Amino acid sequence: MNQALLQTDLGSLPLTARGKVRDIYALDEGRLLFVATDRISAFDHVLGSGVPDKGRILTQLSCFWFDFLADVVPNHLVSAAVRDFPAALQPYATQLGGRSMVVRRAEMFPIECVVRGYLSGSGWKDYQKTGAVCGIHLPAGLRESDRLPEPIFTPAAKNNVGHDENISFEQMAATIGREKAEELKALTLAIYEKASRHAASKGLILADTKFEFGSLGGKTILADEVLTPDSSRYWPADGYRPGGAQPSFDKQYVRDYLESIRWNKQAPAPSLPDEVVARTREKYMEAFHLITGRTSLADSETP
Ligand code: Q0N
Repeated sequence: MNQALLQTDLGSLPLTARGKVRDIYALDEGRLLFVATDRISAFDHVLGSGVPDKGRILTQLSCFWFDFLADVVPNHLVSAAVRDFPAALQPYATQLGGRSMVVRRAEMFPIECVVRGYLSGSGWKDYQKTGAVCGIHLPAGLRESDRLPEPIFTPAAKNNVGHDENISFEQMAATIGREKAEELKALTLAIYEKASRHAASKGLILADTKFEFGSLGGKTILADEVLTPDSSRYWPADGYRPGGAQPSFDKQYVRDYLESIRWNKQAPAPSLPDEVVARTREKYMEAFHLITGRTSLADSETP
């Protein structure tokens, strides 16, 4: 097995942002470089161990979905093949291969576009308190993880620190304008419709997911990563049991381990035993295989 890549180092290339998992570099006025590392987070902390190939798996899943959804919405991807990257990046081909995307720089909308087909996570919490999610009233008597009568659009405002905050559609419209809000909502629901149908045909429930959109030359494009296990809840359809939380497809071994050692969920986050890392890697590969039909990752230079 490869070693996990925890940190990127691209010499003097300016780092624009470092997320929990992805590092973003500025290439020029029009382009950014997204590099997905093998970092993994749980309970809101990046853990001490990485999962080898996780960054490659998530990048290649995003690329699969961008292509699958291209008839619904244009996207920010320029290329994920290192040989097409600018000459200044060629010395880093080994580090970047299979895990990187050059993307078009867009004006990002400050909204997480969340869609939920099932009642889980913060949606379930809101529903228990108020009977509604983001101001959308739902039938009484729903259980945790129940399928919703129809998918709902539940936007969140991006908070600089801490968590995104669920907002109403009216608040979103006040932030970016009603016309744009309507457009992002319709795109989000259309993408969910097509993607969840594909997932279902592979035995996976796409419980919920979130998208980020940007504006480029007056056109709306799908940005960020799409429909990865880091941005989505996937559940195996055969083990689906509403009435409680569903096990996480990808991170359950990690969560179980962290609970077993009774970590207090404060920094510093622990490292993971080799066996937990290996099993988790297999779950990411399994998700990749189910969704794309491919049994191995693309050649590391050319996803
Ligand atoms: C952009 N984010 C937040 C790392 C990624 N196409 C784009 N153009 C300009 N800016 C961005 C994009 C995109 N996508 C988006 N930062 C910059 C996404 N983060 C979340 C945390 O991980």
